[in-house]
Amino acid sequence: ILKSPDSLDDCDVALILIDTSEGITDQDITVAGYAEKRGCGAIFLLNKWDLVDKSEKGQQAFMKELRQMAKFLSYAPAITISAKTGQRCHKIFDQVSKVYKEYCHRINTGTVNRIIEDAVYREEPSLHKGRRIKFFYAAQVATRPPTFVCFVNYPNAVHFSYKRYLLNQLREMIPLSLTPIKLYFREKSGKMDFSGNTKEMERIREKKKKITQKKMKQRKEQSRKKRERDKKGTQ
Ligand SMILES: Nc1nc2c(ncn2[C@@H]2O[C@H](COP(=O)(O)OP(=O)(O)OP(=O)(O)O)[C@@H](O)[C@H]2O)c(=O)[nH]1
Ligand SMILES: [Mg+2]
Repeated sequence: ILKSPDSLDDCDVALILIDTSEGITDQDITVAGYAEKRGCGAIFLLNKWDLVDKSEKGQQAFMKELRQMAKFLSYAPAITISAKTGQRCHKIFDQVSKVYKEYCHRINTGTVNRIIEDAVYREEPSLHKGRRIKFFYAAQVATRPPTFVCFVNYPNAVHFSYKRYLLNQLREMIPLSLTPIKLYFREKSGKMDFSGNTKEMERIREKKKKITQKKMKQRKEQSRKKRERDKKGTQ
């Protein structure tokens, strides 16, 4: 357990091994807490499942307790295994690659904006000192884990419950269920809106401009050559 925080530093997907014959201990939850704090992917391995009460009720009660004690890792799947019999151990690597895939997920700016714009439209944030909190645009700024930024007029005034709402919307719409995701708010004061001035739009506009310039250049070159040819013809 002492090595856990360090080894999590360069960890993408943490496997949290729980000895179910001992029940869920505080130490298990502490380790789970490290994984959450590091923002890595996580999977619970519930070992010695062969010794757990076989009744469905007993198994459900165990899962319920785990989810209750580790609420903060609700995105972490749990696999019940037996190291002794090998039961379901083969499922571990499948699950690791699923979690890792989501952990590295990237979506385009247009989609992020549409999700946030739609969420804000359906559920407006509450006023900040009588003023509206305006959302200008949003973007994914990192992966491992997927990290998003919303540009707003009052970044510190966005209530944590509203942040949670937006995080849930991103999770649902992208969709991402197995990885932690992060969301930050940054200040943007100038006039901008979703449809007209996203980074994506700016890139497209820039590209169009370049193409137009290139075409103009080509046309000028063509007419210059034509003039030269005409000149030669008359000589
Ligand atoms: N029934 C069962 N026994 C297991 C399983 N995995 C490990 N064991 C046994 O549990 C005993 C203790 O091993 P673990 O608890 O895995 O190892 P540990 O936590 O490093 O050691 P302890 O401090 O003794 O708990 C050994 O005799 C293992 O064979 C399992 O999935 N099912
Ligand atoms: Mg043990």
